[in-house]
Amino acid sequence: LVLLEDMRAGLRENAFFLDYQPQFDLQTGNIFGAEALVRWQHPELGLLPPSEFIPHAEETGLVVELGQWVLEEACRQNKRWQSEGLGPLLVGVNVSARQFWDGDLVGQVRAAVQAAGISGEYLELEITESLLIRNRDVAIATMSELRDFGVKLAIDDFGTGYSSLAALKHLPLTRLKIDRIFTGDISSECSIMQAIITLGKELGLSVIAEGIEEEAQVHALRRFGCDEGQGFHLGRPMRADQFTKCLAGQR
Ligand code: G
Ligand code: G
Ligand code: MN
Ligand code: NA
Repeated sequence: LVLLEDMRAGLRENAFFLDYQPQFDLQTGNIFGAEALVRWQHPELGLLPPSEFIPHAEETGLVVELGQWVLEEACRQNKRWQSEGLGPLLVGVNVSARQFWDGDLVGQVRAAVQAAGISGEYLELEITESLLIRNRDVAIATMSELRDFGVKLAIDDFGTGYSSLAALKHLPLTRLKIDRIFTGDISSECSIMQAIITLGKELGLSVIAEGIEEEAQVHALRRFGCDEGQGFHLGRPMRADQFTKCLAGQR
């Protein structure tokens, strides 16, 4: 059981850190981006994945503060990579509902980007469809403000939510991240994957397939015109210093 007090202490004592999962251009095989994934080195419980503390952070509201730290650290790390000549890289950060609705997300993003000294265009926020339904007009206004700042906006786990496809075109998005269930089913159920890729392109969005676990999926995705991919087969989430080595290796 993870307690709120523990999480507060963790934030104070720098016990959270970020892993980065590479995102690949499926044509060239190059890494162009990274998704930041938070972890917690708990003093007694050991290394905790987000599934063990994000829900509680969300319930208690601490996710707003944690989310601020994640944004700051992801931007700082991105700046480090740029300074080492390993960029420019697009770093994606997951945004929770509470962080979007109860915090000052625009202010958080502006502060993180400015403190790190990077341009907003190198930060991507991943939001889910379910987060948006609470108040679509207000959500669009917030997203537009973020876009004005140059920040990129992706729909995470795309295809699993409830928003209508027609409503998508009114959102100021830059990318769709296709949920890994569709990647997993690609050999048997390729029509949904093809439809999403086509839709994304029609809307002028980048499209990335998540959860690539086999080479055959890469081939199918290329055939369907999907240009970007992420998944265990291509690269697992890893520490920043290991990611640095991958970037240096492809230079
Ligand atoms: O790494 P893992 O598979 O355990 O991640 C599980 C979930 O945790 C994913 O849905 C992911 O989006 C979420 N997650 C990872 N890092 C963060 C973060 O920094 N903030 C939020 N809100 N969610 C995150
Ligand atoms: O919900 P979100 O897309 O943010 O979830 C990201 C999580 O998905 C990460 O925690 C990451 O560990 C996990 N993940 C990334 N690639 C794969 C994959 O190829 N297969 C599976 N099962 N999970 C993956
Ligand atoms: Mn994600
Ligand atoms: Na996802």
